[in-house]
Amino acid sequence: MNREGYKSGFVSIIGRPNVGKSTFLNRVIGQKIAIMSDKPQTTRNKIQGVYTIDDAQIIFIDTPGIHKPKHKLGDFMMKVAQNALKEVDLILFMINAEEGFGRGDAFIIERLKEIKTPVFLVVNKIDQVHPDELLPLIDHYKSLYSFAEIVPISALQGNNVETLIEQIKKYLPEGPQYYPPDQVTDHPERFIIAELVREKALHLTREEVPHSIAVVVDTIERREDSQTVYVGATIIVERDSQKGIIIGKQGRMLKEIGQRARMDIEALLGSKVFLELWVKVQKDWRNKLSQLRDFGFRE
Ligand code: GDP
Ligand code: MG
Ligand code: K
Repeated sequence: MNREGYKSGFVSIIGRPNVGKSTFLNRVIGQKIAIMSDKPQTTRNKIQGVYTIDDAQIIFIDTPGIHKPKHKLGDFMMKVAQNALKEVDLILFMINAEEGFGRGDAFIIERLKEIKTPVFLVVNKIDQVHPDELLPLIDHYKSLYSFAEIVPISALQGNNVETLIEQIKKYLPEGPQYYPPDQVTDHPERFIIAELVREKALHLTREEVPHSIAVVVDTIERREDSQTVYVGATIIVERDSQKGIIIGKQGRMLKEIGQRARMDIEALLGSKVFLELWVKVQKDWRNKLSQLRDFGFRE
């Protein structure tokens, strides 16, 4: 479909971990497709949320956090993020009004200076600060980079989110409706399911199993004789000790992870789900780039 005056384009959301990128995306798209977490770096792949209205279609990309790389996975994430920035029509650089300026932001601003894409400064979590604190903060960012627009919002409470959408529309080129209106994501269910399992495992094990887990969905199969979908997935950890934590005493932890993930997957697929989980140790997987691709990482 290609209507005259119709606007469409790609918008990348960047910012330090926990500034509220996923919360914003989930609010706009209205469905749980990007995973929210109080742990940094939950979002590691690009997730496209498609927002369609009468006169525009905005395709959001929830990029992995841009930050100083600490190991190979960091390098890889950086590359993914930087490529994403060059290809999009607009970048939303989200900051946390409550935390203020940080070194991570300085690093991101340096990257933004290397590309031509217009950038909005989105000041999130304004529900957490007094308006008097907002202006000096914004002035500081303005002194470092020439932002196309500056929009304060609360992604959590929804304040000013509609204004932001209106501003985004102004910066989109005329273009086709890339996706049908009822499609909110172009990622296969496989990836979303893997993220749901990973989210539960991270939440339930707290700090004991840091970011060193990956989830691979091996099977998604609708059983013809019933309304049930069979899902088989493997949780990959780096050390035997982590495997023990994930499985838990008499398998209790794994059971809990499975039960919680199953409920979300059922909501996602709209049918009953039989979820089977395995745990596998694969040492040092984060430093093996070739394997990253097997785990669903894309360049
Ligand atoms: P991301 O790492 O940038 O994707 O951040 P998340 O979307 O996962 O959010 C991190 C945390 O900040 C979560 O606990 C959110 O509930 C919280 N959060 C996000 N937006 C807001 C906001 O506008 N106000 C407040 N008070 N909290 C927020
Ligand atoms: Mg996120
Ligand atoms: K996060």
